[in-house]
Amino acid sequence: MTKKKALITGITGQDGSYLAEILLDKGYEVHGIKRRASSFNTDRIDRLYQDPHVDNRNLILHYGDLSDSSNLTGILQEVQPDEVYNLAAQSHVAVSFELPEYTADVDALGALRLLEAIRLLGLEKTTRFYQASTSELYGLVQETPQTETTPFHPRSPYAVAKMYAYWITVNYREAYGMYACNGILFNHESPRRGETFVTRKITRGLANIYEGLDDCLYLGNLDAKRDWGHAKDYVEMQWLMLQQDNPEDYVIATGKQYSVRDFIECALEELGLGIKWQGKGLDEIGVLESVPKNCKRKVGDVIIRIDARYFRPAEVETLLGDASKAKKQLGWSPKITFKELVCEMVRSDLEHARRDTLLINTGFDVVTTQE
Ligand code: NDP
Ligand code: GDR
Repeated sequence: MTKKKALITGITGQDGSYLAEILLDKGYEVHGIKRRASSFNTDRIDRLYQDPHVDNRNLILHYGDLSDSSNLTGILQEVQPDEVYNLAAQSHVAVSFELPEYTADVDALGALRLLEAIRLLGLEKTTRFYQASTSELYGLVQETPQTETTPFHPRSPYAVAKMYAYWITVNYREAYGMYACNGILFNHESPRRGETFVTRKITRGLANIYEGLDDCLYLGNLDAKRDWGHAKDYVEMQWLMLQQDNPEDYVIATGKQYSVRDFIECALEELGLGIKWQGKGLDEIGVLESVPKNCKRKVGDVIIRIDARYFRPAEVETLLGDASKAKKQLGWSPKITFKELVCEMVRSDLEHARRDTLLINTGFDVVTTQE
C-alpha cells in the first residue's frame, strides 16, 4: 500500500513538531518546509531527523518560505501531497504591530499562495488543505463562549492577516470544491512553546529565578484571560479535520478560562513558592512570601514586575471557546488539564535551568535572556 503524503509548513514550530510526530506514527511520509536561517532552527524536530543519505525516509525537509510562490509551487509539484497543513506564520501578536506588512504577506498571502499553487497544479480535487486559524479572530468578543458562528473582530495586524487566510480558505472551498478547512484554535501551549509567549515566558522565567539564574520576571497585562489547552491534544484535531467526508471549520478549545495571573499562581504552586501581590497597575509587584529550602531566592525578594512595553496597542482581554461541534462531529475532547499543562511546562523549564546551573558551576558561560 502506498503511504499517504503530508506537507507541513511551519514544521519547525511548536505545532509542526507535534503534528510531524503523530503523522509519522500513523505511517505518513511527512514533508516539511523549513526556512533558511543563519543558525540551526530545527531543534524541535531534531529527534525525528533522518539522514538524507538513507533510502526510504519518512521525513523530508525542503527549504522554503511562505513569501515565495515559485518555491511553494515547486515543492507542491514535487511532493504531490494528499494533505497540506498550513501552520507557518509570523505567529506573535505583539510582534505583528511592529511587522504589520511582513505579517500580512506571510500570514494572509501565504495561505493564498498555497491554495493557488494547489489549484494551478490541478491538485484541487486530490489535495486536502488545513489552515491554522485562530481565536484571535474574535478579538473584541461579540459573545461568550465563542463558537464557529460568533462574529469576528480582529484586534491586531496578526489577527487581520489571519482573517484573510480564514476567508480565502472558505472561498477556495466554495469556489473550486476544494477540501479546505479552518481549525479555529484557541491558545495551546507545551514545553515546546516559543519562549516569548506569555505561558513559556512565565514557566521559564520562574524556573530561572528559582535556580538563581535571573532576578525578576517582567510582564504586561496580568488580567488577560485565555482558554489554554495542550498542543499535543490540538494537533490530533488538525489531522482529524482532514479525515472527514466533508470539509468544515471547527473551534478547538477546552471551554475553561484562566487569567495570566492564574497561570503565574499555578506555576508558583508547582515550584512551592508563595508570593503576595502589592501595588496596582504598572506599580504592581510580586514579592516572595515563602520559599522551599533548595530555592536560591529569599523571602522579600521582588520576583515579578510590570513593564509597560508588554502592553499591546489593542488588547484581546478575554477568550473562551466552545468546542461542542468538534466534540459532537469528530468525537474529540481535550485530555490534558490546565494544571497538568502548567506543571509539565514548569518541570521542563526547571530541568533546563538546572542544566544551565550545572554548566555555570563547571565554568561555562550561560546567558539567560528575557524578551
Ligand atoms: P510557532 O511560532 O511555534 O511556529 C511558526 C512556524 O512558522 C515556524 O516553523 C516558523 O519557522 C514558520 N514560519 C514563520 N514565518 C515563515 C515564513 N515566512 N515562511 C515559512 N515558514 C515560516 O507557531 P505555533 O506552532 O504555535 O502555531 C502554528 C500555527 O497555528 C501558526 O500559524 C499560528 O499562528 C497558529 N495558531 C497558534 C496557536 C497557538 O496557541 N499556538 C493558536 C491558534 C493558531 P521558524 O522556526 O524558522 O521560525
Ligand atoms: P496570544 O499569546 O497573544 O494570545 O497569541 P501570548 O502568550 O503572546 O499572550 C497572551 C496574553 O498574555 C498577555 N501578556 C503577555 N504576553 C506576552 N507575550 N508577553 C508578556 O510579557 C505578557 N504579559 C501579559 C498578552 O497581552 C495577552 O493578552 C497566541 C499566539 O500563539 C497566536 O499565534 C495564536 O493565534 C493565539 O495565541 C491564539
